[in-house]
Amino acid sequence: MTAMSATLTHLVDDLNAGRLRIVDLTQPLEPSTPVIDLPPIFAASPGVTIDAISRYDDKGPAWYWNTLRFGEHTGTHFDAPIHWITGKDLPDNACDTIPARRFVGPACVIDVTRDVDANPDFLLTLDRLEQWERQHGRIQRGSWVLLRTGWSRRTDRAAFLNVGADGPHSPGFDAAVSTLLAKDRDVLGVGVETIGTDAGQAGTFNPPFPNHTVMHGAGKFGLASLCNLDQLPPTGAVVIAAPLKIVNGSGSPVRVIAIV
Ligand code: 23J
Ligand code: MN
Repeated sequence: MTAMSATLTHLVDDLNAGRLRIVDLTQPLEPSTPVIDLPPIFAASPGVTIDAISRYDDKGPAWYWNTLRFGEHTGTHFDAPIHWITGKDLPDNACDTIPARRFVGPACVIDVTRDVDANPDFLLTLDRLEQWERQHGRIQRGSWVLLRTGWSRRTDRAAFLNVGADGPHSPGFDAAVSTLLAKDRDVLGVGVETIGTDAGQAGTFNPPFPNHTVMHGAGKFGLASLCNLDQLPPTGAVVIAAPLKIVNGSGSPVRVIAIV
């Protein structure tokens, strides 16, 4: 038998002893899972349907299994660079070609829950990001940057989508923050508790959906509909978010876990 590296031996020992924990950052995937509500001029993503192929019955006496139907961007999911027009010609930009190494990185958790409680349209600005870095250190290359907003406390579908007469209202990133994170900090991507990595009103911004535009144009990823970010420290956790290996896939539901 090949000897396990000291690092992996410690990882297993620490998990077994409870010195390290796994935190599940994933929402349940079920027919009630909300999907993004785009303006009706655009094609809509379907909801989730789950149909039994057989369930220990005449269609399969000893086995249970389901057929799944949903859009790639449903529930807790991964956005690949090919999802956006700005990332369409980049190398290794789809679910099947992104090197698996890039699914794993240290987490930087930026807590703006109080700001979002006061203003659901809150955008993370450069000021706030610099303040976070003064307190916790510079965001290192290859990090997942997770925006903790408390939005996952909105378990009611209407409150989660928060759609008004003028469209959805939910927090996100100022374009300058997305640019700094993508180009200067060279992060893996950003993760959010909301339905998408752009603010609810971002369709009205210039450019529209600036976080998608900037991140995916720089080959970076997105994670949407995360939960349990309140169980992570500001730094020190490692996040693993590996999408399904869909050929040419623009994204995929994903089980996101953190080692804390
Ligand atoms: C399509 C168009 C706009 C947006 C999105 C998808 C997402 O948020 C997504 O799931 O990537 S904002
Ligand atoms: Mn998406």
